[in-house]
Amino acid sequence: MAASPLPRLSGAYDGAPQRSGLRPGIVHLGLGNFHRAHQAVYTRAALDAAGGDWGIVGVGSRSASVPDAMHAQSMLYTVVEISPQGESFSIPGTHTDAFTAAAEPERVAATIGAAETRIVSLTVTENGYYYSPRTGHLAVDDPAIQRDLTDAARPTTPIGQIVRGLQSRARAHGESITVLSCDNLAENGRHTERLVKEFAGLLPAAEAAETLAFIERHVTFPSTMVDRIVPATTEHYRRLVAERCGYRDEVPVPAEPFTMWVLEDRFAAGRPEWEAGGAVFSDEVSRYEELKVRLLNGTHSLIAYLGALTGAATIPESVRQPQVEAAARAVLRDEYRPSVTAPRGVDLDAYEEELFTRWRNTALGHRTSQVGSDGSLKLRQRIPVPALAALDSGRTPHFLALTAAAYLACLAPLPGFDPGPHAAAMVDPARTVLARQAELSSSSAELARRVLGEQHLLGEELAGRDEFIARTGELLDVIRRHGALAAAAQAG
Ligand code: CS2
Repeated sequence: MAASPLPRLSGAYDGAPQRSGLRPGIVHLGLGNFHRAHQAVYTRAALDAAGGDWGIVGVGSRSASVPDAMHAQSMLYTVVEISPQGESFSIPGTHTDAFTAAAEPERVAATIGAAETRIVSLTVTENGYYYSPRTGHLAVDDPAIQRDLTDAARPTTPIGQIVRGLQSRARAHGESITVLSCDNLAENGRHTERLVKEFAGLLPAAEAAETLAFIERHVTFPSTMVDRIVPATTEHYRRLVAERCGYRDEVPVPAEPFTMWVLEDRFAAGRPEWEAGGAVFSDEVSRYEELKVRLLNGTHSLIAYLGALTGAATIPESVRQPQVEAAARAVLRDEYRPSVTAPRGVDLDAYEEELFTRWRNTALGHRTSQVGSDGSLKLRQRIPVPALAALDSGRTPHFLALTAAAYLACLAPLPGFDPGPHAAAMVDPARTVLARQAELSSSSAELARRVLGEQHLLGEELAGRDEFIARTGELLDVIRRHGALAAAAQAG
């Protein structure tokens, strides 16, 4: 931002919350926008409503921009709630410290190991768990995991950092702790527990035994369902904050008004009264997660890929195209919905309508390239279970196949097909492998066979379902020849 006469956001600002009594009870891995507009906001609401001294130490992975800016702003930043009716601004002010793992690798495990830390939470995206989407197990051959297994002092993967932190607790004081995954993964608590234990089990025998015994006795891994659409920060939001709040904030976070957090109440060493801040503690978290990961995230993926292929930069631009909305409704209602059981008190028709209202929030500017990124990991969470359920009951899930086809059109374009700039902007760890498969394929059918059948992009079970693979290939061919809107119209 150009030099501005405005003062920088600081604790002296009138609207800044009181932070002096906070203690660092939570260490959070993944200091991205989502955490800062979700858990941090719930924590502030809980502190305001019910008191307590829970503060958060935010750990970024590589980039120092957010921690540095927070330090320059008394650890504060602004959440900008964006709706078509206007904006509102708030300052959660729940962080007591922030740093970057890449710059201070030894500090991560030490902070998790500190006796006053009672929760280590994570929003590291699907990609941050270092697991094989094929098997669901730890990616033991990944060089980063191998390095973390040998270099105890400077772990770089979140799972390595957590295990090293737990080891330090076991040795130094033996205090219990909760590991809280807040990522969009089915059964995220169970998933994290499995990976943590697998990593611990690969340590030298005596260390492994000691660590696993500590985990059994002193660590819990509740599952959670998190929900709030949080786009990337742009210059627009910095300017808006400057104009409306009268201070400079380098790292404001835009977010939609809707927010939801459902958690299992299995905390080994206490927790903030998040329910007083609007969170829901429930014994039906896995139902909420399935609902969210399929109806919201799964449909979101289809809207993102069809949107990118039709030149739509944002989700609202995409979903306002009638063929895209019709395809989104079809996949949600006919293919995702039969695979979920509504949690008590949730009305699925109302849930669906609310999703479309949220996706139409034009003011938010949520980009198709952001939702379309990391599809090789995200789609594995979203498509296989409902697709297999449909196939097993004799139905072809045409719109799930369309989701896979639109993804391939974006990430593995066959020679002569240009998916456009929004697809090119999608980041995906499988991009190189997919590009290679596209080079080797002489038809859409062959590409679908290679990626889904041989590479198991959507898991082993779907890899054996020829009907699904053939339908994906057909729809990919329609996209290539007649465009994404034609494929959306013809899919059903
Ligand atoms: C989106 C999610 O990027 C994606 O895949 O579907 O980030 C979505 O916006 C959030 O999960 C909403 O809670």
